[in-house]
This record gives sequence, structure tokens and C-alpha cells, in this order.
Amino acid sequence: MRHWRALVLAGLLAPAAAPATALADAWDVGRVDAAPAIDGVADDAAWDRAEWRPMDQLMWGVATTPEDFSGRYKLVWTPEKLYLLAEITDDVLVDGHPDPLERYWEDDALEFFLDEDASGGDHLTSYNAFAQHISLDNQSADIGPYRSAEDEALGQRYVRTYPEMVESRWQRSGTSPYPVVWEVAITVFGDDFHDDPNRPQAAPRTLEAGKVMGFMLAYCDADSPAGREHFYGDVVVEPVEGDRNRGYIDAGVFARITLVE
Ligand SMILES: [Ca+2]
Ligand SMILES: [Ca+2]
Ligand SMILES: [Ca+2]
Ligand SMILES: [Ca+2]
Repeated sequence: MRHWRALVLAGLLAPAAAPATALADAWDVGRVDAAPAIDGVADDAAWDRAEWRPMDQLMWGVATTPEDFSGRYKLVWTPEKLYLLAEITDDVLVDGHPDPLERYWEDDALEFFLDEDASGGDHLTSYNAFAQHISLDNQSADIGPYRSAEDEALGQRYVRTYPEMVESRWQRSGTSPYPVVWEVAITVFGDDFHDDPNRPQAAPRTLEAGKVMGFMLAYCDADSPAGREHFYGDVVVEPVEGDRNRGYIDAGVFARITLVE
């Protein structure tokens, strides 16, 4: 925000084009000794120590009823991974695009946004941050860097799945309104993650108390193969020219989480 203000004062950027920022939205994530089992059942002791965070901020589409969509989530961590539990009420589950890389945001998807070094900034076609869309088949897709200058000139984005980052399992609760209980283990990679098969992959980060990261969670709700109807998350995103759906482009709109003991 300070950076943007400085640019405005310098007359370099009109206020209407200012990047949104939610890094002022800051919260703590507690450590657990025993990792939760990723099985879609929220009976792990690990979840007892974390508070729920509501997913009540509409970022795209039209507002709806709690029966159509409502959600909340919590996070905990161990030195090896970040763990996510989401409880999603959704009346109809839809996977209208069987190819996990085709229009994955138009199917029901749990989308987490992670910026390992809380740098903020553009990440649409880079690994400065991740916008992982976890589909109903538990695979997770995002846009990586362009594979070549030719692809970039053509706007031919590179999309892949990230099994090395995301382990996911969900199932419906047995109690009305039968929310989806979604558990995810996130291996945290930084901006040195790459797709070059000729060199070893960057090591994932070891997590420790005091570490600060950018994070946001949202849900793409489709109730028919026609596509996404609304997109709710946990962070108030300031609109840019009326558009709050900025998370997949700008890591500056994520909240700031601090890992604590
Ligand atoms: Ca579990
Ligand atoms: Ca729905
Ligand atoms: Ca970053
Ligand atoms: Ca749905």
C-alpha cells in the first residue's frame, strides 16, 4: 500500500489502477505436534487448537443463500507442511470438465492462494505465488510460467497439476446439511519452484515459528456444467475497476499469516 501511495504521489499511477492489498488482514496459525490424517474426517486432535475463519466474502458472481454455498476453514502447521481443513456447504457438486486442466475454475473447486515469502505482486504466470484449484477429483491445477517466448507471444498459458504440493481428500459429513469436509496437506514451495526437467526441483520450505506467508482461501461454486456461479473467500479484496477477483493475478490481495507455536 505504501508503495502504491508513493507512486500516486509521484504522479506515475492513477488511483483507479492501484493494486488491491489485503496484507493488513493478518492472523496467526498455530503449530501442532501430530499432523492430521488427510482422510476427509475432521476428528483429528490437530484441528482442536485452531479457530474457524469464515469464507463469507463474495469475490465474483452473485450473492447467494447459505444452503447454496457457505464455508469456513482453519489452518495448522508442522515443520513439514501446512494443513487445511475446510467445511463447505454446497447443495450440488459438479465436475463438468473431466479434463483436470480444462476450465477447472468452472467446476466446484477449493482454491487456496499461497505466497511463501509474502512478497505480494503479480503471479499470474510465475511462481511468485500459487493459486491452486483443487478439483473434486483431488487434483490441483494452476498456471505456471510460459514455456517459451513463442507461447508467451501467443498467450498460450501453461497449466499443470501439482501433486508434489497438494495432498487432498474430501467427503460429505453424515449430518445435515451434509457439508463437504475437505482436508489438505500443503507442501510449501517458494518462488524458486520451477518446471525445468534438467535440474533438480527446489526444496520445499521447512516451516518455523515466526514465518510470515500470504494466504487466502476461496471456493468456486458451480451447480451445473454451465460453470461457476459465485466465488467466495475469506479476505476482503478491494476492487480494481469493480473487479474483486484479483487473487489469481495479484498476491498483494492475500491475507498475511504468521506461524506461531
Ligand atoms: Ca482427518
Ligand atoms: Ca451450490
Ligand atoms: Ca512471493
Ligand atoms: Ca456446487
